[in-house]
Amino acid sequence: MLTTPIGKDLATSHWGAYDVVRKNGEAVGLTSRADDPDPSPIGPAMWDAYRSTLRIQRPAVRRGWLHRHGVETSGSGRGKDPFVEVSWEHALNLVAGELQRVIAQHGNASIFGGSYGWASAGRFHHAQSQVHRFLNTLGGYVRHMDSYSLGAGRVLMPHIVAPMEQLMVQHHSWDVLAAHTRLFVTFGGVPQKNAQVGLGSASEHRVSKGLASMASAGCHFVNFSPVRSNLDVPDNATEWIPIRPNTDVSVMLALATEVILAGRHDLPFLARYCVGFERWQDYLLGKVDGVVKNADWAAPIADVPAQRLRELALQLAGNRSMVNVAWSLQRADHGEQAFWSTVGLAAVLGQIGLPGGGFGMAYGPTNNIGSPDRLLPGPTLPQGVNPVKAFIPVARITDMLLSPGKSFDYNGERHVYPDIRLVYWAGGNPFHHHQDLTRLAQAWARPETIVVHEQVWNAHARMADIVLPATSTLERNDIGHGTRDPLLIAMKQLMNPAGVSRDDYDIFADIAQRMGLRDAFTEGRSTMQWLEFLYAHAARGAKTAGVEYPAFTDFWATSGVRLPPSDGGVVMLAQFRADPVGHPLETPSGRIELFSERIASFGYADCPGHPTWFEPAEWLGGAAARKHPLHMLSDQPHTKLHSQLDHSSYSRANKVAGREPIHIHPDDAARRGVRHGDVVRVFNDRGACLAGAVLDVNLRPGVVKLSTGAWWDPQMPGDRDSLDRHGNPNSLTRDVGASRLSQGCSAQTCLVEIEKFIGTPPPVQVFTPPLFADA
Ligand SMILES: Nc1nc2c(c(=O)[nH]1)N[C@H]1C(S)=C(S)[C@@H](COP(=O)(O)OP(=O)(O)OC[C@H]3O[C@@H](n4cnc5c(=O)[nH]c(N)nc54)[C@H](O)[C@@H]3O)O[C@H]1N2
Ligand SMILES: Nc1nc2c(c(=O)[nH]1)N[C@H]1C(S)=C(S)[C@@H](COP(=O)(O)OP(=O)(O)OC[C@H]3O[C@@H](n4cnc5c(=O)[nH]c(N)nc54)[C@H](O)[C@@H]3O)O[C@H]1N2
Ligand SMILES: [Mo]
Repeated sequence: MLTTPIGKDLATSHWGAYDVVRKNGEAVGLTSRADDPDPSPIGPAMWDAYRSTLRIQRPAVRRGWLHRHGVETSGSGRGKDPFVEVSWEHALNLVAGELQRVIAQHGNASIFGGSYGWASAGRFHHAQSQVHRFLNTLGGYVRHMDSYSLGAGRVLMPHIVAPMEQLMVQHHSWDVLAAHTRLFVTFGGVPQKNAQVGLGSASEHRVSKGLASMASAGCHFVNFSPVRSNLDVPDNATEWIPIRPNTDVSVMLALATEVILAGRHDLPFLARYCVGFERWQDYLLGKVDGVVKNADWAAPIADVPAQRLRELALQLAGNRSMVNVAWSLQRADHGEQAFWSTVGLAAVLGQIGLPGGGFGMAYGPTNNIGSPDRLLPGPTLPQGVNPVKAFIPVARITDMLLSPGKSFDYNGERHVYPDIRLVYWAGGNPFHHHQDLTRLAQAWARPETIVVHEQVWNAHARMADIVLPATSTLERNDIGHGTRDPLLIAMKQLMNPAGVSRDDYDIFADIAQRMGLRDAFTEGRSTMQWLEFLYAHAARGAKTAGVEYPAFTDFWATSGVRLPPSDGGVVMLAQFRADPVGHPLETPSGRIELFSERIASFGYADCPGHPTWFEPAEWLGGAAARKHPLHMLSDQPHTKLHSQLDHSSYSRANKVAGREPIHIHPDDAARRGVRHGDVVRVFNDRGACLAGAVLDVNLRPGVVKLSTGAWWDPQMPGDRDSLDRHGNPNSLTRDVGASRLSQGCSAQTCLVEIEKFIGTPPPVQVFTPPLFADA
């Protein structure tokens, strides 16, 4: 099968592919493509954001670090001292010298190079791959496991069904859902704001169209969610059940129990495709603890009507049904249980592997899930081999920095936190993504040196010692592709680099040179030679799948290629359903595990052998709600990707009183004397931030929503009494692992209180570049 060349001039990004607008031949902006059915308005905002005065113009070194006396005190001024701008020559010598010193004195296991983050689209300049390759060339680094996205889910799922990577690429495609699914029950909606995004590219936004086609085919949607607006289908096709946050597991268990009590569970399916049903059933039916997990049990926990749960259980059993769960549900205390209970409920219904039936994990979080397009290999940069064995579960970074030598549990093993002296980061923003940022800032004072490649003066750059300015995706050549995306894009440089910023690759190559390792890092290739090399590799992979890519020169002479269309018809776990013996799962039993002997053998009280309800550490049904009576959801922002482009005009137009908007139910607002547009102080015992109040009837009362991504703007980083002036929810979230199994991020388990801010609120400072000083 052949590809078709793309004639038009394109740029691609995590938000989608866009037409380049030209004036007299010069690129002047980006605009939506006619063949994207639902383009995201975020992408065109790259243009002004990448030219903003907040771009880092020159390499900069924190003055306190430059004049440090001994390594012990080197970190104390982070986030407070002014920066000294230096030449590239000077900066690169400092970094190379410091890496050499730390490796010689403490070894490679004292360098943390996990460098978690989304960075930019483009397969070669993928910053995390670059930094990993670079540090591997130097003898390795301490890495991270898993992701913030799927901390609990990614660890759990291989034990009970299959790795998330395998499941995500085989979700039923939207055409299959429209043709077969008649009841779509979702926990946490199918947020179209999230489906704007696709890692690497999203050239055809298909979620709105997909949902609409399901609705017009007669599918009924039930949305268990504290937020109504995360499922956008016509009102007559959808039913909103405003569940109490973090209680979804109780409802899933109750639905399974009611199906069993009604005798509607699929025993042949459970016998042929699952193990452990009887053990789980004993728990559901109260044989273990005397509590039957039925609708009457769940109703007061989740604050939903018991009668509706009983009816819904029968409807689930009587229709081709899909049970969908948002990723946010596993970003919570005991988050594993939300995914396991979803699988458990779907298994009891017996429709896993049938077109349009089973479970979704999940529709909505990114655009490509449910894509009917071909699964072809994209180009990827080889990262080399890491000889250092030490690692952390990604969200345990603060614990690691605060407690070197301390042991931690993870996935059935016990490990020890390494002693980190140097942190190297490129392409992520821990001062956006991590929980309890005050605690992170305290831990951040510990390492001797922190090196960061950044584009902008966000909190992450401000908290570093050596800041190296990186180019943006529009300022360099690359190849763009997203999983199951129809386009493979030649990403050509469209603007000059800001200031003297350089590509991460060139920065690493020059540091490697100072350490005598340039050729080991570059393999003698220029950027264009790498693109050709990676392209050739991807073309070989495509060929084995029957797709012929053009020669690289032809590819590069156009804007890339459209891959041959596919017929859709993707059905999740169809092979396993057709032949469970010939195509067993990779679980210990080869089947779906409703009781996992392996997980049970780990002996974790917080993650036993079957799906289980636990009271979350903080929730509206618990004692902590007396002091902090509002559950704060920190969901993904609709005007940006995480903290990226928060400084763009598009994101800033959405701020309220210059702060990140916090959504609050009018009743909760009235009780506190808060009006629409007020600046409010959001607080709990971990911290406080300001935000702009938005009154919203589409919330369950008692729930507030402060999306992630506002650039953190603390008055005094690391000080518990200090205020984040801008509204980053991670000033308030808990920094505790979901369980000993996964140690995943549990940000969605968080109670707060809100009050109207009296007086003149301190202005946001983070959109003004930091202080610079002479050496
Ligand atoms: N409370 C709460 N916290 C959360 C979540 C939540 O739901 N609630 N969600 C979590 C999730 S799912 C995730 S994935 C994380 C996301 O967290 P991150 O992925 O860390 O967030 P980004 O803002 O995308 O960070 C990318 C950074 O890389 C920089 N960058 C972009 N391109 C390049 C490049 O080419 N080179 C270099 N050197 N830098 C570049 C950008 O300027 C930006 O600062 O947040 C997590 N945090
Ligand atoms: N525009 C945009 N899109 C994004 C991102 C972004 O930053 N911006 N980030 C991307 C990334 S990295 C990821 S991992 C995905 C994340 O995808 P998700 O984790 O699924 O996204 P969220 O928006 O955090 O949450 C989805 C919905 O779940 C609801 N919710 C939260 N807690 C509960 C609960 O206890 N019960 C129920 N029933 N509902 C709950 C939230 O209010 C929200 O409406 O999104 C991706 N898409
Ligand atoms: Mo994520």
